[in-house]
Amino acid sequence: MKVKAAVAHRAGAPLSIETVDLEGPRAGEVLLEIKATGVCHTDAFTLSGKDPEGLFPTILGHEGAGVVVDVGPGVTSVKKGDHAIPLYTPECRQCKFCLSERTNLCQAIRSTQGQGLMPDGTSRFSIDGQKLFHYMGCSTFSNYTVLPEIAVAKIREDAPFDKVCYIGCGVTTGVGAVINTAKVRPGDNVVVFGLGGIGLNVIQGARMVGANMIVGVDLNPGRKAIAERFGMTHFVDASQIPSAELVPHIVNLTGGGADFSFECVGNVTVMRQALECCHKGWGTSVIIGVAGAGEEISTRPFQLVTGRVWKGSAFGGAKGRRDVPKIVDWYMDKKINIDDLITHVLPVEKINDAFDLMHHGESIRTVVTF
Ligand code: NAD
Ligand code: AHE
Ligand code: ZN
Repeated sequence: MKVKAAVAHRAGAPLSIETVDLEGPRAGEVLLEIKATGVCHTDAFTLSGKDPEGLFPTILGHEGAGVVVDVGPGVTSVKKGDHAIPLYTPECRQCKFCLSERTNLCQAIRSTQGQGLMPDGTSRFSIDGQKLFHYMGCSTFSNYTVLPEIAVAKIREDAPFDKVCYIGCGVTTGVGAVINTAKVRPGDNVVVFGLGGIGLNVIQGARMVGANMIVGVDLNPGRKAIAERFGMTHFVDASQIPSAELVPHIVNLTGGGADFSFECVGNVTVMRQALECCHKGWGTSVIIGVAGAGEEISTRPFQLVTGRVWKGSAFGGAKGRRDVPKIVDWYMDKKINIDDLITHVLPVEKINDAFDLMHHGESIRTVVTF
């Protein structure tokens, strides 16, 4: 079938809206009509050329929601007409990772997904016979996409696509990192570096679980007001503090350091600050931000010897088919706020504006509709 997609032909180039050929679903696959998709910083990261797994030409996008329009042979968990969210972290429920409660990192299709291909090693997208790569197993910057069944979370039908698409990455990543990865407890002091589409969801997750201090750190003072609305209790304007003084400032502010810190920027210097502002003896820092090819983190081992813990979180530690429908319920029950984080809604024809808004710090999340 012919579909409308924003194609990334090469790193650094603007996306171009084109008519693309999409093959129907094969065995174990689902054809989803994408109604809305968020634009995450990870899409910009891959488009920039810094992603070691970035492949071009491709159709980016991994934060979508839509309707099942067809299923391939053997698909049993969703049917035509179901509403669904694509999962870049699938849930096969059979691999060693899925069978462990310690991780959400299903490995059933990870290698082909990282090669921009469906599990059978081929692509469903092409233009004039030239193959396009899939992206993060989702490619939601297309009005139709094909997904493996294990990468489809069925959701309730009364949930608005242009809001719950954000649960496909940002909301689940931020709230899940607090609940599933860090397991923040009531009364804990939390420090969040980067108050964008992910960090603000960490803040609302920390408020949900009853954290005490919720300190937000950003270079953009324009983030203070919205972060306060989501639960931030103290703001640190990193643009006004010399880099070497930032960690002592936060340790002092929190009375000894954070019980939990979260890096939601993707900057290895910030990752070090986030670790070193943790409380001696027990403070845990969670890396959420994605850093470019060749970048490495460092700290003095003494930081870990003296009890700080460094860990990371992908998709908020959520097992997608199990947890995404629950997070949709939280939104519908008004336990979490998504609406106020979606600052811009654009038709797909203007998708490049979504990247500009992000780079200029003007948006929290832009949702693109088809
Ligand atoms: P964003 O652009 O919306 O927000 C980034 C924020 O960081 C902005 O507010 C910006 O002003 C702030 N910032 C930049 N430099 C800073 C610095 N030196 N100190 C403090 N703040 C700084 O991006 P986002 O969509 O929230 O994504 C954040 C990061 O999380 C990206 O690296 C993205 O790739 C990653 N991410 C990871 C996962 C995961 O599963 N691990 C999921 C989604 C996104
Ligand atoms: N491809 C990159 C890594 C990118 C990355 O870390 N992706 C996160 C999700 S970001 C969503 O916005 C993730 O889930 N990682 C786990 C995984 O298996 O990809 C690289 O460095 O190669
Ligand atoms: Zn994302």
